[in-house]
Amino acid sequence: MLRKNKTLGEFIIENQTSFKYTSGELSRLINSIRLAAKVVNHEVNKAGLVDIIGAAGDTNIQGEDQQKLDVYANEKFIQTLKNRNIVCGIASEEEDSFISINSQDKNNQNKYVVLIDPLDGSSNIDVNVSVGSIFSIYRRVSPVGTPVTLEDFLQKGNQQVAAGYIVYGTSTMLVYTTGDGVNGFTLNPAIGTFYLSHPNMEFPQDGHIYSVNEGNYIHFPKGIKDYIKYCQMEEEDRPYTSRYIGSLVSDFHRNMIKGGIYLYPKSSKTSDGKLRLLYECNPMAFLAEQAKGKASDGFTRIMDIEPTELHQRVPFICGSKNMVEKAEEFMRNAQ
Ligand code: AHM
Ligand code: MG
Repeated sequence: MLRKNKTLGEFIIENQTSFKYTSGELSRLINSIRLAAKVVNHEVNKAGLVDIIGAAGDTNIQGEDQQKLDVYANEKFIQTLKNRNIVCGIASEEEDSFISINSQDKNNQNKYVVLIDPLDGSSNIDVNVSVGSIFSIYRRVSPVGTPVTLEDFLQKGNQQVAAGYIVYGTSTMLVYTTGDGVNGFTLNPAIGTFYLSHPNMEFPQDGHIYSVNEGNYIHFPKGIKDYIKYCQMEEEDRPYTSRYIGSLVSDFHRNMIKGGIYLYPKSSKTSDGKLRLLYECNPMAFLAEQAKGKASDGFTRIMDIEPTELHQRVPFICGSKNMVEKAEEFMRNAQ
């Protein structure tokens, strides 16, 4: 039984022995992400003040000009992980290529690589709507003490050791899994501590919410169009409710709590959809499955897709198990 009111720090220590590998390295890594999350949260929360501070001729503490928040978040995550010398490599949605961190050093025994989307849903920042950060952790496949390689990052999602997100919403939450269920922690901003607020999070098997950018309807494949019509049909438990924030993390978070499905399909304009397999879909798929939900590209389990490039995009359907299976059925029938 998980006790509530415990802090994330306590939870990490207590659960260290349940990790597959128990050297403590993964715990330290999640601690570093916790720290980066607090720093980014602090900045996101004053987003609306940037112009006001700027107008007063102010700069930040280092005397630098204010930066775009997604660039800032990217730098903070990378800096935090680098400074603590905790990973051997990082790949970020904001960077063209992966970053090696002393991985060629023979004394460097760090085994993990991290993939991040430092600030997802960034088009929502300017309008004070929830955004998030997403992370995904793998063990490197190349030997320790040698430079990290592209293969260390191009692993299937089913090889993930941990994954999670931070949602900067009405409150800030860090939600993550190490393959043993999903737990959510809420930040108490007064003291800067995350508390276990949502132990053992699970998607309801069925739901009544569908989340999709319906403005693109005309460009969607037939199977998706048919499924959307199904959601809107007058039946016993339908029509479903449509909710689309346009921040994957927030849409996922709501659907996990209330029951729902998120869809970003391919379209006649974007042949592989929009979302990135490595930075967005795989970590959300790992969380979804750990929370008894499901994630698919319409035909294939997301975590079984073989990645071929760092910034690869895939169609993404994710959420309550029965809803995702229904959408897959429509995709198959439209073949
Ligand atoms: P981003 O990584 O550039 O922020 O894009 C990802 C975001 C998701 O969070 C969101 O679900 C989707 O893009 C929204 O896209 P659209 O505006 O096309 O509906
Ligand atoms: Mg993104």
